[in-house]
Amino acid sequence: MLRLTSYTRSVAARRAPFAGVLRGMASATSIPEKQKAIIFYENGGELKYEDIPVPKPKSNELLINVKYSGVCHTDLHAWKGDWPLPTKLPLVGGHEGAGVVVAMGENVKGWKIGDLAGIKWLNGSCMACEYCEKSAESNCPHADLSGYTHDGSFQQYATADAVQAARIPKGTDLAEVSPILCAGVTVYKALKTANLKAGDWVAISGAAGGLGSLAVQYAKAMGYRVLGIDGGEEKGKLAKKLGAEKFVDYTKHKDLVEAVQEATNGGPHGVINVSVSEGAMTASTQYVRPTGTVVLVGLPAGAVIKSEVFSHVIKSINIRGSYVGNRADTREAVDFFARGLVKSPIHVVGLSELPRVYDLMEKGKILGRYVVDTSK
Ligand code: 8ID
Ligand code: ZN
Ligand code: ZN
Repeated sequence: MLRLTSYTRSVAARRAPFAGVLRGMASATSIPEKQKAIIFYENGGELKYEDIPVPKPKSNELLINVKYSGVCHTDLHAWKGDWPLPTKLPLVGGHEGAGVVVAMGENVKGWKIGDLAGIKWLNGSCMACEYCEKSAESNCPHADLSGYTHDGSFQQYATADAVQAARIPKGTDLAEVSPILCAGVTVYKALKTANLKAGDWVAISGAAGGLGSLAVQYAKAMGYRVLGIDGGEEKGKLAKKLGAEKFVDYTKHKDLVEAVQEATNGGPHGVINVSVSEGAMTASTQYVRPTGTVVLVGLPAGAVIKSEVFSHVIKSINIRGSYVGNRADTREAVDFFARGLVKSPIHVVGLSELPRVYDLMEKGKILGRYVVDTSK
């Protein structure tokens, strides 16, 4: 049964202790040899719900018993093979995994068995290059990516570099925190990248999707005025419920640029592009306010955007890319959630139902975020 999870789940469900495992030693009684996973052997091929071996953590890694994982549109891109960077094959996708540390390699520092931990898109990075040195670890040329180059969170046990794994406060609802681990971190960082101040207008293009529904809330919590853009009445209702002051339905306006500029009294100071639409991104370069910032986040296959040079110069606009976030962004984004400033509008289904979730996502029928329960 689908449901928009209420925020009143039992304390028992929030806490998922997993005790009795020795450091670096997978105890045979508590950690099984095999586990359930969704795995594919070729891009676009069958998504198989299979029993596969539980991975062994390397010396620098945690083994996390994943309880819940959010389903990001990136997982769909990865399965389809949409991007120029090849995925590992076979692959277990997923990069919004929330769970419990059950084992760890001998070089891990600062973690205990039973801690709550998150699997992020950036599973690990080299920590030695110029980008890692400057806290831009996601831009590391050696980045290892969960659910892309490293088996991710659509399995019951997954490994993560202990340095990059997200720290989740004790007592946190693991289903609800899971979308924060990619969607939340990404939109929070994108909002920082837009360089706005309190009272500025920000347009969230793709406002009712997984990233967008969190972007609306982070933006509001950061003191900005939010215009949501998405398609359809239901999406408008959700964006407004989450805090958008205004909503523009792109399917209903012949002149989107005019509609957005009118709603924001001359154009938004910032735009967070989280739709999977090249056209929507190009339009944002036209409706953004003079001196404003367009932030590119969504990654439609093969997309290229054009910005008309004359107005780009005369309006002195900025176009910036933003790619997940670093460890500090993660800590801060989780903190907004922990303080109740941001809530995850989630639908929880079994892991085995992932193919149906991809189908809904492909058709643009998802409101908020689907989260899979790895026990089903
Ligand atoms: O670090 C990054 N840059 C990063 C991190 C995570 C995800 C980038 N992403 C990328 C994903 O790979 C994907 O391309 O962000 C994109 C959005 O991910 P998502 O939020 O997980 O997707 P979704 O839940 O399907 O939401 C997309 C929303 O866009 C709307 C849809 O209706 C949906 O609500 N949308 C579309 I498609 N076309 C639109 C348009 N023309 C539109 N909204 C406004 N205008
Ligand atoms: Zn993601
Ligand atoms: Zn590096």
